[in-house]
Amino acid sequence: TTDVVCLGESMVAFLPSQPGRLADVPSFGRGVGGAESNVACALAAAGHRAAWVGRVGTDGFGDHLVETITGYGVDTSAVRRDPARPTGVYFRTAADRGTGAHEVAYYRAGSAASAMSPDTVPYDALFAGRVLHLSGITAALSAGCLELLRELTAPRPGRPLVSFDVNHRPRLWRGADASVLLDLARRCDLVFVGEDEAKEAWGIGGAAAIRAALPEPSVLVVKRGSAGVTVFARPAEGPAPAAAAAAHTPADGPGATAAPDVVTAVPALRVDVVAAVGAGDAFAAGFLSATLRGLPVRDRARHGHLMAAAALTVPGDLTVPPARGHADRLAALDDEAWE
Ligand code: KDG
Repeated sequence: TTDVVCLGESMVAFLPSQPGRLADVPSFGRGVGGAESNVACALAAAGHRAAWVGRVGTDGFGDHLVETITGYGVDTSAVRRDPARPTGVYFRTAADRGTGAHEVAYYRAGSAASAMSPDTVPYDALFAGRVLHLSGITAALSAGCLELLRELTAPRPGRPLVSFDVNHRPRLWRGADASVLLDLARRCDLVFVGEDEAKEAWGIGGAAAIRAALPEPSVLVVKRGSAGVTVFARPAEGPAPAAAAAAHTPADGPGATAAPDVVTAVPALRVDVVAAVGAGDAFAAGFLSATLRGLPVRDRARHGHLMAAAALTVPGDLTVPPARGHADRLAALDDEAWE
């Protein structure tokens, strides 16, 4: 069986040959972007059976995405090709040395992926894994895509563990109300959210306030940038997780009274950041990988940080994660080495 199925839009990513404003960049190199397929690629590279479900055009860019993602060892057999719509692409600039900010130009409105909906995706493939990984990017793509996320996060008997990275992309929401991302997150079992994006999207500040607004997921990971993460986990998901993914407790739905959490703060590694894009995906992949292996919460977060560090130190969105044995040795170092 598949370990993790990831659903979302992938795009050809055009990365700048030189730093500077988008207006000045003379040429771009081709890479692969797409938060959810990034997660699938990192998981496959880390030795898990990962699948990506998406929709691309019948154009050469669609071929490139499917071939590259397959090359990472990801099962792409459920990807649909749309002869009527193009594959999405995007361009970005390098991070500004001072602020870390970069420009993004998306060309994805009306893309093949935006035509995903409850009627156009293969359900059997989506529910075939131990984990279904989704992100809030999909919610912003079209009404059909939002409807699809609503359906996939609805309670249903025997559903896989549903993992959700909030991934608020202000450029896609353009000021529209992103509170739907909170509603969706509350229906999932494992949620990743940045402290900054919770503030931006929902006006909620601080890890404890985020947990108060999002009590249902059995595991909530609040990412605090270079300060690390705070993980809120129900006791069953806490220090002794047994086979966490296999024997998870499904989210109990809005209004559920959550048992007291085990709260674990795990500092991040200090790295020289080359490009932050893709780091959140790598973190999710590391956390999911360790969850699938039944590792304790602290180690799940450490594996997340290790994969994120690998992604932070390359210019592209995707990178090969550290080998499992190596990552295990680093994750097992004592707290002092991690502070
Ligand atoms: O998380 C990285 C993604 O942002 C990038 O790969 C492109 O999926 C993408 C998006 O929609 O921004």
